[in-house]
Amino acid sequence: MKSFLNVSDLGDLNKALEEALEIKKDRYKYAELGRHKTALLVFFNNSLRTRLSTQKAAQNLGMNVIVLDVNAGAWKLETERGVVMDGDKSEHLLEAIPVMASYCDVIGIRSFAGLKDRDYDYAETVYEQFVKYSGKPVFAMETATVHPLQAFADLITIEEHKSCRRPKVVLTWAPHPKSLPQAVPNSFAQWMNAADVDFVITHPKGYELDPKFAGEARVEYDQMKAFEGADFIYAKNWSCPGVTCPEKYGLILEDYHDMLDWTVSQRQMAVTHGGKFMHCLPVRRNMIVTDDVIEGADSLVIPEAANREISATVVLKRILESL
Ligand code: AN0
Ligand code: CP
Repeated sequence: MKSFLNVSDLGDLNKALEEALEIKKDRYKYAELGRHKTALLVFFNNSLRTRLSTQKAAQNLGMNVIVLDVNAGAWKLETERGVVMDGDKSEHLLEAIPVMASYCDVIGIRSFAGLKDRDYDYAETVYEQFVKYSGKPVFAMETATVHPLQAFADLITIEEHKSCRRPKVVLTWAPHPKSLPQAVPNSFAQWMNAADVDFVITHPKGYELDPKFAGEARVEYDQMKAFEGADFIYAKNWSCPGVTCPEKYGLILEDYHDMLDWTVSQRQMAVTHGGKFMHCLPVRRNMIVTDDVIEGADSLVIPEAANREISATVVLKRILESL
């Protein structure tokens, strides 16, 4: 595997899930695979889970790990070509990428959407430059439009906790005071469409996800209706994807104070089928979800985060096997 952005990069999803469960039983099974191989993890944005779980995954495989926080000690990087560099950015990505690549065998990238220019974000401009100019396998640790390590961990979590063969899984938009990317819901939708689940998306009008990710998934604008009989509730905020209103790309469409009835609470959970609550974290309590729901017995947020180590171990293993 030379690049990891989409669910299709893993090939047979059932096989990948089997591999995940095998690694979960013995996470050091492939501890020799990464001997004398180095993973470089490049962060253009903050992270807690991705930073820790991906390092741990690389260590499970016997790899060396280097973490670079671009905004904490490195030269500020210009990412666009053709710019006269007379501002605060001292180095261009086009030199920095081959230099970074010379010290490692695999590169992970965290680079969020700028949420200003839809075409720039949806072309995965920063990630694709790493693919093109590093000559090394590259994997997404949340890029402009996708977060596949998260979606893979989410799918593993659903597999572990489902109580029927084909569970109903609902992705629900929830309010947030700041504009957030669409990467998490995009990947979650893409992965749920590929998995054997009954998948429904619910959000206020205007937040329609890009069809490239939403596919044929059912959209139900009435959140209570969507929640009826659900086995899993996956909450997340995202800003306007600009599908039905391109001029509003990256914006919050209504004041969040007016949207607080979308906050996941016992009121909605009561109509589910003993629904389990999921969120990728970090989460703003009493904005996305109430204290009692996230703290309740049906909350999966901690096992879900723990499975990030497993998804990352499978992905790095696949990459190492292709070196
Ligand atoms: C990020 C997002 O919504 O994409 C990262 C989530 C894993 N969240 C925030 O910036 C709060
Ligand atoms: N879920 C997730 O990716 O969390 P971090 O942003 O803390 O890495």
